Amino acid sequence: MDMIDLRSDTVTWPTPAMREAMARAEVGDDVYGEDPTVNRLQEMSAARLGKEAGLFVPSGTMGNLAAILAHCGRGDEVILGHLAHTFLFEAGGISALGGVHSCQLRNQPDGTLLLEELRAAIRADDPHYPVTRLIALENTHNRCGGVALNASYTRQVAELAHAHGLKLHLDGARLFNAAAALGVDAAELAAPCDSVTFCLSKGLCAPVGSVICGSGDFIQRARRIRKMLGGGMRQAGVLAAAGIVALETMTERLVEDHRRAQAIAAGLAALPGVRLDAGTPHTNMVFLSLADEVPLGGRAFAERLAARGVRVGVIAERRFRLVTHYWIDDQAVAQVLSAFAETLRSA
Ligand code: TLP
Repeated sequence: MDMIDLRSDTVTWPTPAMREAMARAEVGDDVYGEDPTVNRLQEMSAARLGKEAGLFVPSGTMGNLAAILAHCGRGDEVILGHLAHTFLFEAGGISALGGVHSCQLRNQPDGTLLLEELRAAIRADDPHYPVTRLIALENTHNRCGGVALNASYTRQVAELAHAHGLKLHLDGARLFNAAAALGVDAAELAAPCDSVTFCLSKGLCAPVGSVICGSGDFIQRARRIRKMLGGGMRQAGVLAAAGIVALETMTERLVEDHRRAQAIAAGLAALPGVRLDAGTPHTNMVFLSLADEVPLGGRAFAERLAARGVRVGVIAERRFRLVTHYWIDDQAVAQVLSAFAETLRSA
C-alpha cells in the first residue's frame, strides 16, 4: 500500500493471489443462483461456520440488515448494545427500511450485555408493547476495543433467547479475529447463533463482500430481502473468488495482526503524551487518547502523522483507533512508532 493506513482493516487491498483468482473466476447469473463461484463461497462459508447455508452480500451492513429483516417484521423489536455497530454505524437501516424497533442495553466494557438486563428487556405479551423477536451480539466488538466474546457467554445468551422464543443474530464482521484471539474454531463461536454475518473485506483482505450464514429456510428469506435491498449482484463470482482465497488463506494469519497491534501498543505505552485504553489491544485494534499536556487537537495530530506517512482513525476529539491488517508489516510498526514519537516531540 502507498501509506501506512491504520484507519481500519476495511482499507486493505486484495492480495495478488486474490486478483489472479478474480481474473480467472467462473461466473454465472447469481440472481438465478447460477454463479458457481458464489455458490462455492456460500457453501464453504456455511461449512466453516457449521451452518446449513450461506448468502453472499455486498457488505457487512447489508448482511446485518438482511439478517435482521429476515428475523423481524415491522414493529418487532431487536435487543442490542448501545455501542453495537448496527445501532451506531449502519445509518439506522433496520428502522428506516425494516420498521424494526430497537431496545439498546448498555454494553459492558468486555462487549457483553448483562444476562439479567437481557432477561428484563424481553417484553411480556401485552398489546402496549412491540414484540421482542431477536437479540443481536457483535464479535469482535468494535467500539468495545475489538474485544472477543467467548463461546460460553454466547451460549448463555442463546439459551436465554431460545427459552423465550427469540432468535440470536451475531454481527461477526471480525469473527475470525475473535476465533484467532481465543484460539478456538469460528464454528464454536457461531454454533449458539441462529444467524451470523462475517466480513471478507476487513482483516481477510477481500475487496468486497460479507456472508450471512444460518439455516436453509432463514437464508431463503434473507435471499429475497437481499434482492429487495438491491443486493442481487449477477456475475458476482469475480468478487466471490477473492472471498474464497480469503477464507482459504487469510484466517490463520490474523494472529500476526494481533501480535503487531500488541507491538504498537507496547511501543506507544513508552511515549509521554499517549494514554492507551485499559487492556488495549484485545485483537487488531489499538485505542488511545492524547494526554492533556499535548497541545494539539486530535485532527491536527492526525494530520501531522499523515504528513509522516501514517494514517490513523480519529474517533473522538482526542481519541484514535489504530487497526492492524495484512498490509502492516513489522517495518510499518517501527515507522508508526517513530511517527508518533516525532509528532509528540514537535507538538
Ligand atoms: N466497520 C467499519 C466502520 O463502519 C466503523 C470499521 O472501520 O470498523 N459490523 C462491524 C462490527 C463493523 O465494524 C463494520 C464495519 C460493519 C459491521 C459493516 O461492514 P461494511 O463496512 O462492510 O458495511
